[in-house]
Amino acid sequence: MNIGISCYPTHGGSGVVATELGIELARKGHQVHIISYSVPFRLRQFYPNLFFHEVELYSYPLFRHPLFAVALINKMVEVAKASKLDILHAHYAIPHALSAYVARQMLKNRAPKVVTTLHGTDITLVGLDRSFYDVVRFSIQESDGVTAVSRFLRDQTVEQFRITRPIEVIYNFVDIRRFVPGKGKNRDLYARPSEKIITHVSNFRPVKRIGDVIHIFARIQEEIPAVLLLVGEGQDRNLAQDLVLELGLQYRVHFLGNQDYVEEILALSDLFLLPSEKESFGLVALEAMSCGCPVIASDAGGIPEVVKHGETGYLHPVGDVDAMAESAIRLLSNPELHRRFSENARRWVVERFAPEVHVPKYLKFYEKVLG
Ligand code: GMT
Repeated sequence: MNIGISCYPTHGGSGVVATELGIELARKGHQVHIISYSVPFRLRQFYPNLFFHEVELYSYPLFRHPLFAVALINKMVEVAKASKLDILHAHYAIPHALSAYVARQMLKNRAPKVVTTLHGTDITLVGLDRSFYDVVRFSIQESDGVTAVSRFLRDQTVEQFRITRPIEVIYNFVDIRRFVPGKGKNRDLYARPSEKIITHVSNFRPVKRIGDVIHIFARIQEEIPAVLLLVGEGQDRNLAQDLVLELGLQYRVHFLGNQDYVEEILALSDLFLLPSEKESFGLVALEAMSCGCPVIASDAGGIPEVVKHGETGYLHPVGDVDAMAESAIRLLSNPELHRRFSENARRWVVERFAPEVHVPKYLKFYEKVLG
């Protein structure tokens, strides 16, 4: 098959899933064309059958904002013609699904089928804004096939956008050969042998509740020697830094910024925290569990479909910092319990969320859409 994949290239789950899917499809011998405004950060090397097409953003004084959606349509049309795309797969509805719709109209009888994958904030946050709502609804209804990354997200989409067409759930997956227990690097850079390593990775947006991460850690380190590694960048980074100073934790909390090789950090972590307000899936929790790292998270959105409460981690109501800290302390102070959770986590991911489980589902879905 000739497959076009359009996605955001930046640190974030939707771009990661789109890139990993592209790599796996190319490995299976399909011709994959990734269309984005720069090389996705997870595309770290050359792969046979995988091609990258940059959306060039033209600047002109009349355009106050770069016309990304328009440039994207143009690139989609160009790639679809040159590479005879069968499928154009839009990851994250805004604006990829609309651009794909317009590209399909322009290509008429040479058009590929448009598949849209909904990732989360395109539905639960940004898409609900009045400036996008009707366009998001229209592009979902008009796609040839739509998938969502969790049952939660499918149900939210149907309810919030009054969607009448079917949406198939295909869970995210993780490269279980790269995200492996025991492959951590440079532990001694971050912690002493006696200290536990607790990690959080996100884009530091308010939805991630970074303040809760720091408060949970503050309670943990009162009982257990530990350090907190904060990976990522975003608007709440300053807020987090202020809180760390206010709580006197500056020698225990390390801000590592965006990291391309997050598997090396997750594999040396003893615990992962994800106390988000909302999370359609929580890909990074999956990556942590693949490295054998148990997760403490909020019982919100699609997280319960990913983290098994009492087996691979613990889930508590959003904002219940006390309960999350208590569960963390229980796990970290009981080596036998921690070992069991760590093994459960790895097994759960290998059995349910390996590429071998979900990539064939996308291929089957493409075939169904192609009729
Ligand atoms: O977490 C974010 O805000 C980034 C966002 C994205 O589009 O990159 O993540 C969303 O998609 C991921 C991949 O499907 C999911 O694992 C995340 O849960 C989802 N984020 C939210 O729902 C907040």
